[in-house]
Amino acid sequence: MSGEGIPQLKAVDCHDLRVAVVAALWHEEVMNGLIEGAKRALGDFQVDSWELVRVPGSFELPVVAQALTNASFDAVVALGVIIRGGTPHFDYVCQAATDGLNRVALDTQTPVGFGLLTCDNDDQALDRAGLPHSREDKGYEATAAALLTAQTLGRISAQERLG
Ligand code: DLZ
Repeated sequence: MSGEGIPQLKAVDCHDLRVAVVAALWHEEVMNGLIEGAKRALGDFQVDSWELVRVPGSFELPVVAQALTNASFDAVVALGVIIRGGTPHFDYVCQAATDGLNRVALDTQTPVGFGLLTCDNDDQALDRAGLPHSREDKGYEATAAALLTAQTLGRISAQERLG
């Protein structure tokens, strides 16, 4: 998938939302960039009430994301980095984390921002980490997407006009 065609997401006021960011520990430099990007988005969208929870690896993201939705957070942002190695392990962890996060979102009707980088090497991950020399800022993007989706879901349940 290429980063071409990425939309400019307009920041809106989400001060009434409670947001949780769940972030894996593997690949510290990239993770720090993703977390800073998430914090920047939370600031731009005026979210005051948010918490950061760390998990050992990306495989653990879904179960903790699910617990956070059960704890009444309005949106969860999942951040992780998985770098391909020489074994099929990469595919299993990517699949489990991706399927798990999607299932949490659908089963709980809570937006889960997908800030999970699945990369062939460190350079690809660094290029997406929102660091000074990165071309993309996936922590920001995933957070903005979760917040905008939470707002849309709120308007649907309030039966507001969506246009
Ligand atoms: C085991 C493992 C490996 C090989 N690589 C990564 C990785 O690149 N990124 C990541 O977030 N986690 C990795 N893990 C750890 C698993 O996600 C998980 O934490 C362990 O298998 C323990 O359940």
